[in-house]
Order: sequence, then structure tokens, then C-alpha cells
Amino acid sequence: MFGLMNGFLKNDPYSLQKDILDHVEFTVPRSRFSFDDFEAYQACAHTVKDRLIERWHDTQMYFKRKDPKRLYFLSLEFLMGRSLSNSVINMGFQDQYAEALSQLGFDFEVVAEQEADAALGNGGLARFSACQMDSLATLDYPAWGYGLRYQYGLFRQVIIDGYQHEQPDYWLNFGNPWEIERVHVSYAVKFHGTVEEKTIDGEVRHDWVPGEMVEAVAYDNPIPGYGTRNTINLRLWAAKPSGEYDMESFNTGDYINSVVNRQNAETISNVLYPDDRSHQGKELRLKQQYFFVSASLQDIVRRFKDSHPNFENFSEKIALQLNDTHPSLAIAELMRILIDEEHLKWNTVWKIVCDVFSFTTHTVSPESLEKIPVDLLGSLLPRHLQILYDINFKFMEDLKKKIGLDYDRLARMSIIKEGAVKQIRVANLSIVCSHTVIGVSRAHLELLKTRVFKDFYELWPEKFQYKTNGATQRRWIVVSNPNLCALISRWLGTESWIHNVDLLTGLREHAADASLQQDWQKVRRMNKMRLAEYIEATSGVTVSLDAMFDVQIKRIHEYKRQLLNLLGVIHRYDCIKNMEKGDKRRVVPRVCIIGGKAAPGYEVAKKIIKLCHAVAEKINNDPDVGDLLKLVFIPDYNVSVAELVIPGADLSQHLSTAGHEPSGTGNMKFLMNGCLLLATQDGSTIEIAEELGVDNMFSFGAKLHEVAALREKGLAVKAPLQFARVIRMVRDGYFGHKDYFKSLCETVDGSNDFYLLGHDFASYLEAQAAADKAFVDKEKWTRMSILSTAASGRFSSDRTIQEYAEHTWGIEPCRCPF
Ligand code: 26M
Repeated sequence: MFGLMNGFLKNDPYSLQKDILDHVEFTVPRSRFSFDDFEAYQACAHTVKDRLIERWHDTQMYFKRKDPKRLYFLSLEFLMGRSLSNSVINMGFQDQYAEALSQLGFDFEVVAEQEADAALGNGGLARFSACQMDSLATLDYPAWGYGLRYQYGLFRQVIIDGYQHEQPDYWLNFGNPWEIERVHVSYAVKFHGTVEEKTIDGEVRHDWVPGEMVEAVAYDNPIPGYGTRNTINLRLWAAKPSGEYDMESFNTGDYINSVVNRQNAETISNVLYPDDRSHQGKELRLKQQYFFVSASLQDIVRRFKDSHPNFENFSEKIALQLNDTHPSLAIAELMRILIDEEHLKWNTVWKIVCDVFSFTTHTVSPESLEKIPVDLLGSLLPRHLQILYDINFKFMEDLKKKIGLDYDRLARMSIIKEGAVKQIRVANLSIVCSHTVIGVSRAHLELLKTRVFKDFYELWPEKFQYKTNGATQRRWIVVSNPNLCALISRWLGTESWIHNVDLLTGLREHAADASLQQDWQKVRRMNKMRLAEYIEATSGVTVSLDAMFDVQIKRIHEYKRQLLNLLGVIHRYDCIKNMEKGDKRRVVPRVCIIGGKAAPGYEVAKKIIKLCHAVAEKINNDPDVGDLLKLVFIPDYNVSVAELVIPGADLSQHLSTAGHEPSGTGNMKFLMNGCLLLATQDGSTIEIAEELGVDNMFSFGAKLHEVAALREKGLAVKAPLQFARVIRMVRDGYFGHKDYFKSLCETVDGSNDFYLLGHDFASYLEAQAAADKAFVDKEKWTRMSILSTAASGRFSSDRTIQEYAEHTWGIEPCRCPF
């Protein structure tokens, strides 16, 4: 790792130790002679934060002085996970901290495990945001992230009797040592009320008189880059009662109610919506979205005005990235601020808006695109509704000139969806007002062009791009798999791959080397041991390290087809049960591991979790099966669990029906860790197969064009006999709960089988058989494993961010000198 950096604070083990003890005594506060692992973590985190603040100040002052074009990344979700190990590694103090703690009688790893995850997001989109922040910092880009400081993160999943229950994640309970509260950085956010029109000097002005006002207070979370002093900011907003507003209500004499009403303001940033699919037009969700974008834009405009006399070069200095449609009210808010408050002309502002925004979509299904009922918006944000109508009017006029009076198409492309309940189509708004629309893999862009946004693509083909997602190798190899990290560095003769990940291809030439293979197997086995211990602790199942660890971890969704996995497990079990004793010797032992959360209102997903437990109960207690097959559900899957599970997996499954996973990033993390993939040709897996060679993975299932053809035929496909058999076992109550599973079975029944489990079952079993066969050949398997890591360089978020920076945002590195 690189050496010590300049700065006021010293970073040798002795100085760190002293600072840790000072924080134990004065910050935690506990006696320096008696504190436990958790208190050691708290104190340690504060020492790291002090060092982060030093770098943060230097970086921000440098950015201010250099005034480069800045990127602001707007996202309602960030799944940061834990910060201690990641920060220490990125700053280059890993060894010093390990030594400082060990001299105090603590183990760094144990101390780091005390930290609760910051789970301010649902799944793929949110974790990808976190990876992008790491890459932005590491590559020295002048960027900031903006988000919401939810008091309750994603719910905790508790399994009772095999059923998922949701419990609140009050993650701030023991304080959050990583954040810096900025009580003086706060903005008033307005809601409701009326808009008055006034003519001043011959110009129409809009004066929005709010009916409610809430204060947004900034909490800064420093994000250190690796191998650089640059430390960027993730600014999260919390809602607080407004300072001056509403004081009048106190004069009515109802003191108690007035206080209670003020307190309600805080509900806005209270809780993360735990859904990653449906948009239901809820008022609180809309309030969150606007609260977030209003505070962020007020902050951005204020910072810009601090060092620029006017708005002339606003779009040369600022890029605004919309992470999905969730923050797209930012478009209307920027227009409102610049027109109503800064008194710029509509046309000037329109040009600015079209130059600054870019929009990445993380979905494929048109049904899941967000819509806001016009009535709701009109009541909550009356001025924004006017602005949206104005934007749409001008857009429609322009469009008519271009495409003529094709009323169907005009209606489809309109930002306002007419009908009994008028709605705002937020995706249309984002496309119309952004200079670039981005898909998250090559296949995803194809779907956007040909289906989801076809009308828009035909109008503005040059607006559409793709940037294949990536994951950061800092967290997903260096932090989570230190032994593999050391092994890679040893064989490449350098640690440079940690920020220049293309170097991983250098492993290819050693893939067949017996001594690397031996070391590689050793590391993998140690990781499996750690995972086995965790499985035993969380589910009580003892697993054999000689078995293939086969993992599927991700949110539970019908399209991700965890049910296909389970039906495969049932088939495997059925085969073992019907085998002659002697034949069992040929069975390749498996530990099938599934983990993931179901959205609280998603019944089918919840039934899949229950089925997993019911099947596990049967298999794991069947003496005929023993170590040949185990099924384990890992509860409460989150970032930290992923860090433990991924390095220990031999095989990972990515089973989405072709055309349904926009990208996927889990596949990339497994690939980095030398885990083999069993996957459909969908999302980013298509590109992984190209990079790795399809022979080095286990590919199966209908391709995109076949899925389309099958659906056109009305899904009249015959599922194989084995499929009917395993479904019958579930339906007939072989695993109990016959009535409960009935509707689940119906989802894959004949013409209902929208996700084509029946159709893909035969090729799925073939791919599984191929994996078994390869696993027996240790030399071949290890070679494939090494080649997987070697092929993972392209799937680093460093590459993704570089592409965005060059082709979309137009920003350049701005490296803070030591
Ligand atoms: C919806 C309604 C209310 C509240 C929240 C939502 C919502 C939240 C997150 C809807 C969608 C959300 O995320 C979608 C998502 O995670 N998409 C995934 O994005 C990844 C990163 O690009 C991709 O790798 C995955 O393929 C894609 O499914």
C-alpha cells in the first residue's frame, strides 16, 4: 500500500493508538482502561473521521480554487454498507490501524464487524450508486453525491417459521460517527399554498406562497478515494421543523398542538420506501423526492453563485446526473429557482436545463415507470405543475412540427398522460429535458431503443447511450477478500491493479500454473470456511467444505427466478432419493445458498421465501441425503452479508428471464472473486460472456428473441416432464403448506408462465449438470476461476465512471496535491 500522507494528524501506529484512546475517553466516552469491541469501533471510527475531515477540507478548498466543472450525482438511494475498513484501506492506513489496535488488545477485523450497515437503499441501483462514489473519489473527479438521510433504512428481514417479517432498521440508534452535521447548512423547502402572478416592469412574476415549510439540514459523509488524497462528499438531507415559519400558530394559544405539528416535518426523511418496483403515487414519497431535490438544488445554486457573478457559464461548470426518474423533479425545481428567484428568462433557463441534466434509467418495464397524479402534484407543488405544463406545451408544439399530427404518438410521448386520472410521466419529462439518456448495459439500451422509449429514440437517436455498470474492486476484492487481494498482488508483482484494474488480465497467463492454482484453492477454501461458520451460526446447518457452494443472493423477484433455482434443488433432491445406493457416489455434493429480501407487499416473493424454508426443512433433515445436498436461506441479506458470502461462493446463479435484468452487478462481484457463473444471456452477463468466453461459464435459457417469439405464441410451450413432476410435488403438499403454495405453483402453470420457467427448465438442468462435471475436475475448475477474476477488469465501476466523465458529464480529474 502507498505510504503516509501529509496532514496535521499523524498516522503511525503509536499516534493512532493515542488518538483512539483519546476518543475512547472524551468522545465515546469510556475509561481508556476499560472499553469493549463496540466502543473500540466507535473510537476508531472517530479517529478515521478526523483524518477524513482533513482531506475533505483540502479537497474542497482545492476544488473551489480550481473551479473545475463539477458533477452532482442525485440519487434517493445509497447502499453504503460499512465504512471503517473501506475508509482505512482507501486512505492507506490498514497496517497502521491493525497494529495500533492489536497493541491495545483488539483485532481490527472484529472491531470492524461492530459497525451497522448504512442501508439507505433497496438493491442494485443503490449499491451501484455507492460503487460510483468510490470510483469518482478514486479517479479524482470533482463530484458530489446528494441523497436523503433516512432515519430508518431498508427494513431488517426476520424469518419466523419460514416466513419473512419486516422490522425497522433504526440504524442511527448508537450514533453515526461518519457523518458531519452541518447545522448552519440548511434550506427552507416549501409545500402546498398558492401561486400569485404579478407584473413587475412589464414582466410576469410568479410568487409561490407556501402552505407548509420544512427545513433541510445537511449531513456530510466524506468519501475517500484510494491512492489519492481526494475525499469527496456525500451530502444527505434531514428534515427538521422550519425555524421561522409557522410561528404564528403558536399565537393561537394551542402550544402543545403547535409543537406536535412542527414535529411532523421530520417524517419526510424518516423512512426509506422499501419497494424496488412499483410506483404508487404516494404523497409522502413525492414529498421526499421534492424535499431532496429542492434542498440539493438550492445548495448547488448557492455554491455556484458564491464564485460566479452570473449564470452565463452555469452549464459549463455543472453537470447534474439523475439516478433514475426518482430525482427528476429537479428539472422543474431548477427552472423555478432560475426563473422565479433569479429572474432569468424562460428561454435562457430552458437552454441551461437541457445542457446540464443527464438521466440513467435502471429499469426495463414500462409499467414500473413512475407516474405522479396531476392532482397530487398540483396540491403539493402548484408552481411546479405550471412549469411542467409549460414545458409540455412547448415540447408538444415542437413535436408537431417534426412528426406532424400523429395523435397517437403525440399522446404517447406527452409528459402529461390524459385520462380519468391525469398523470405526469416522469420518464418522459426526464428524457425531454436531458441531453443524454443512458442504459446500464448494451442489451438494456437495445430494449430502451426498441421498446420502452422507442418513440423518443426515433426522435432523438443521438441522445441514447449505454454505459455498462461496474462494481468497485476496492470494496469487492480488497475489503471483502483480503487473502485473494494479497495473492493477486503477489502474482502480478504489484498492487497497482487496485486502481488500474485492467492489470488483472495479467493473471490469464498463470491460470494453468500449478502453484498459483494451489494458492488459489487455499484462499478459496479459507473463505468457504468463514462462510460455513456463518451459515452454521445463522441457520444451524452444518455444511461440508468439499461441497460446491452454490449461491443466489439478490432481491427476491419473479423475474430473477429464485423459484427456478428452488425447483432445480427439488429435482436434485428427487434424483438422490430415487437413486440406487451405489450411484450416490457419483453425486457432486452441493450447498445451495439463497438470500434476499422481498418487498413487504410482494406476496409471490414472500411465498418463494417460505418455499425455500419448507424445502430446506425436508432436505436438510433427510438422512438419505446427508452431505450430498443442503439448502440454506441466509436471512437479512445486505452489503456486509454479501461481503462474506461472495468470496466463499464456488458457483453463483443469475437466472433472470432474458430481457428483464437491465444490467446486474452481483454477477460482476462474483466474477472478481473467482466464482463461476451459471447464468442466462441477459443484461451485463452478455458482456461478461464476451469478455470471459462463454465456455468459462454455464450459460442457459431462452435468448431475448426467443422470449419474444414464445410470448407472441401465447406461451404455448410444453414444459418438460421433470418440471411437471417437481411442481406436482409442491402442489401435492410434499413440503407441506399445500394451500399456501397453490397460487405460487399457478404462476408458472402453462400459459401463466410469463417468465418461462417451464421452457427454460431443461436447459437449466443441463447447465447445472455441466457445472457438476466441471467441479469434479479441480484443475479445470480452478483455471476457470482464475480466468474469471482475470476477466473482471472491464466490470469495474472505475471504467463506468471514466466513460460517464468523458462522454456524458464532460468533467476532468482535479487531483488535490499533497
Ligand atoms: C419505487 C417505488 C417507491 C420507492 C422506490 C422505488 C424504487 C427504488 C429502487 C424503484 C426502483 C429501484 O431500483 C431499481 C433497481 O435497483 N434497478 C437495478 O439497477 C441496477 C443498477 O443499474 C441494475 O444492475 C439492475 O439490473 C436493476 O434491476
